[in-house]
Amino acid sequence: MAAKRPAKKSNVSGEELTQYYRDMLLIRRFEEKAGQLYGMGLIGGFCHLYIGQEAVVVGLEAATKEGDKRITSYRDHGHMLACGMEANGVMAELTGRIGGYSKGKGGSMHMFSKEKHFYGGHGIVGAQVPLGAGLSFADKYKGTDNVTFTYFGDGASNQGQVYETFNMAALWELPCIFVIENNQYAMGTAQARSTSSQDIYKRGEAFGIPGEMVDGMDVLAVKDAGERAVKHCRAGKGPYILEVKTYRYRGHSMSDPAKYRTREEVQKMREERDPIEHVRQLLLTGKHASEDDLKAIDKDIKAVVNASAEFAKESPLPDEAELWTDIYA
Ligand SMILES: Cc1ncc(C[n+]2csc(CCOP(=O)(O)OP(=O)(O)O)c2C)c(N)n1
Ligand SMILES: [Mg+2]
Repeated sequence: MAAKRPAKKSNVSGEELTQYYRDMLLIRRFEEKAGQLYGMGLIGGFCHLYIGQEAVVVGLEAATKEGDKRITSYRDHGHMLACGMEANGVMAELTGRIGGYSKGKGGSMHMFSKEKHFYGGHGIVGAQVPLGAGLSFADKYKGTDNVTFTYFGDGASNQGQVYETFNMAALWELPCIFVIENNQYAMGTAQARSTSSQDIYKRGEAFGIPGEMVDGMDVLAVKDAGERAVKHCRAGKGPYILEVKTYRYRGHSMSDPAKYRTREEVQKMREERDPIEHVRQLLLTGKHASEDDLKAIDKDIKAVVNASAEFAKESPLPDEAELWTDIYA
């Protein structure tokens, strides 16, 4: 499948491009495997796949440094893999096993890693937005120059708590990057049907928060925008908004009748705008990699993903006594 978009020249090295390719491909293959395990009944409950949106997290992670934090919604597997969490621990959590990041008690939407500064995984739409501002408040209070990436969707951007958070974040000049992953649908509702203004990045204007729209199918454009946002926040200038235009290829969750868009629409995006194919073309035309090199990468990644599925299947279910651990009451 050839990308119809012409490959743009970029200043990034072949090594960096190869890394982005690997990172995006890991997410895609992991999600494909998760979809299969779901179909086999090994994953229960809800499962929201990230396929199509890979360039968003991979581009933004390329702009981070140690100590930066991230928090997101239920569509979270890609964020975890992109910040360096282990595929084994994520897959085992999806299957509800003891080897998972939440010992099999959180599932797809509720995983955390203090070590990687990943603060979930939140099932309530928009709930992570004030929490993200809280994380960035902690950094400001402690006097670090770390920032927090607070991810949410186009649908979540219509929630009241988002604007309460914008107000406080601007008032206290918090180092919070609000990343609106605009995949054009909230469950089954197209953005045009739910959202009064299509330019969500402008919604910080009333609070004095700068915002920009970013091509979320181009990992290099995302990385550049991420670097601008990070620079602003680390300099103590307060929050920043990135509206990243992206697209999800699969259903909202694994149970989605998909009546709200045509197959042709999805097919067109896959063929013309695929973020992984875009980097593949950059690697090949820039002579940074051969077809054989890319095949070898694909093979490595499939091995990591298959191993994570084996790990997940072999890891035991949590003991019943675990019902009484990790709770407040
Ligand atoms: C407070 C709340 N209302 C409704 C839901 C049901 N719900 C889950 S996801 C979703 C749509 C959110 O869309 P968007 O923010 O665009 O994120 P996306 O799923 O596209 O990543 C809704 C309405 C929920 N989980 N929480
Ligand atoms: Mg959406």
